[in-house]
Parts: sequence; C-alpha cells; structure tokens
Amino acid sequence: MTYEYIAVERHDRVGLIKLDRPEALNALCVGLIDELGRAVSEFEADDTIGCMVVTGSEKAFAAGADIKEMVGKDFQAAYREDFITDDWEVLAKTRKPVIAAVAGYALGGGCEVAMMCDFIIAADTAKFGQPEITIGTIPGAGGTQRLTHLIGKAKAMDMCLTGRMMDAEEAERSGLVSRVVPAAELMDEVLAAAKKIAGFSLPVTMIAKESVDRAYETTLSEGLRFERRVFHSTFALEDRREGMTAFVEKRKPDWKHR
Ligand code: CO8
Repeated sequence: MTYEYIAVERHDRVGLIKLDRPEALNALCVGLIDELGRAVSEFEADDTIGCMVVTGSEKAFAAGADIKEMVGKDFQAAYREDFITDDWEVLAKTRKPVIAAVAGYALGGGCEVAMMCDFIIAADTAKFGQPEITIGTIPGAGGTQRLTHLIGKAKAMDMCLTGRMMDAEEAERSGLVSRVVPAAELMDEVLAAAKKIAGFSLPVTMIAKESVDRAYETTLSEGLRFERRVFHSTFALEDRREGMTAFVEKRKPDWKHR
C-alpha cells in the first residue's frame, strides 16, 4: 500500500508507522488520519506483526489537528460529520500492543494520538501540550479524558486551561510517559521494547493489554473479576503450558502463537 502522509516499515515482527508530513510538523489532516487508521488495520490483520510503533520526526511527533482544515468549519458541519470521525479511534481500538515514540512536539491531537497508544516512550526533547484553549476550542480526541486518567485532575486542568507545554521530565514524573531517553537513542530503545513484546506469545500480550485497559473503564471490583477470568483463560493456551514448562526445564520458551 502506498501512503502520502505516513511511512510504514517492518522490523522483524514490529510494524513501524512514521507520521511524515514535515512541512506541517505532522499536523493531523484528514488524509493523514485516514492513512494512520489503514496502516494500523493492516498491521492488526497481519499475523507476522506482534507489536506496533507510532512515531513522528525529531522536531514533531505531531503539532495537532490541522488548524487550516478546521478554520472554516461550522457547528453544523462538525456535528453532521461527527467530527472527529471513527478514523481517529482505529488506533485506540486496535488489540495488538502499540508504543508511541515521541520526540519534539506532541500537541493537541498529537498528544491525543500518543495517548491512544498503550504507552509512550519519550525523547528528552519531547514537549506535550493541549493548547486548544489558545485557539478557542478544547481537546476533542481524549485530551480532557485520557490525560486526566493518566496525570490526574490538577495537572490535566493546568494543561487544558493554560495550554502550556510539559517537557519530557515533567511528563515522566506525572505518569504521561513510561520512560525518557536521549533523543539519539529513542528509536533503538523503542524498537528494542517493541521487539521484546512482539517476541512473546501474541494472545497473551493481547490479553494483558485488554486487562490493563479494563482498569480505565470499570470499577476496581469488576476489573479484578475480569482480570481473574482472563488469567484463568490463559490456562487454555498452549503457550501458557510452554512458558511454564520452559521455566521448569530451564530453557527458553518456544512460543507457538506469535
Ligand atoms: N495545523 C496546521 N498547520 C500547522 C500546525 C497545525 N496544528 N502546526 C504547525 N503547522 C504548520 C505551520 O502553519 C507552518 O506552516 P507554514 O510554514 O506553511 O506557515 C509549519 O507547520 C511550521 O510551523 P511553525 O512555523 O509554526 O513552526 P515553529 O517551530 O515556529 O512552531 C509550534 C512550532 C509551536 C508547534 C507551532 O507550529 C504551533 O503552535 N502549532 C499549533 C499547535 C496547536 O495549537 N495544536 C493544537 C491544534 S487543535 C487540535 O489538535 C484539536 C484536536 C482535536 C481532536 C482532533 C480533531 C480532528
């Protein structure tokens, strides 16, 4: 498949999606979001892929939704199109693990796309923000919701009401990102993590992801019940038997379902 706004690579069992619209700092135009959704769906359906990575450039992961595309839109059009469309949710709904590798600006929709991934590894140059307030609107793809889950009310209010940016160190301290690495090492670090995930049994990584996600959507008691049930379900897997047997026999597991 050929793309105009993204580039797609395969690194062993890792599917890498690079946002590639440098002239607009990867601003998320409709075409880019459509291509991102198609690439994610393609990797989701591909049995040779066990983990995905979404990244941008050294200067910008993405500087937000495309303001030039939005400037002329009225309420009627936004409402009728249900803007943001489902295309934005493809990434959030994919069942395989996805890591965001963020360097430079991750603003507005860019920060929201990063938060749709399962976790974020940031370069020390990363800057996160929800600056929508500065252009007369509010976040529309999770910036008031996922951000609040991740960093808590005080910080989320600060970000959404002032529009200020948060650097990588503060983002790690606040729980928005899982690790910060020197910019030059970002892709090596992320690909190593992604290859590690892709090397495990795929049904088990998918079950682990589904279970962690449950913590954001339900009560603790329901989440614990869900976790217990899916934990039990792993005992139906050949790979659960293989993993434990390999440990007991002091050898590496030979996963059947990757
Ligand atoms: N949309 C469109 N074009 C953009 C965007 C954007 N979000 N960001 C940057 N660009 C363009 C600039 O217009 C410029 O193009 P040109 O050279 O043709 O004028 C080019 O990218 C380079 O940008 P700058 O010259 O501004 O670069 P600087 O290094 O001086 O500044 C900044 C970098 C600070 C990132 C600056 O570009 C900026 O503030 N950008 C806008 C950030 C912003 O407000 N983002 C939020 C957008 S709203 C949003 O995301 C709502 C999400 C709702 C959900 C999604 C719904 C679809």
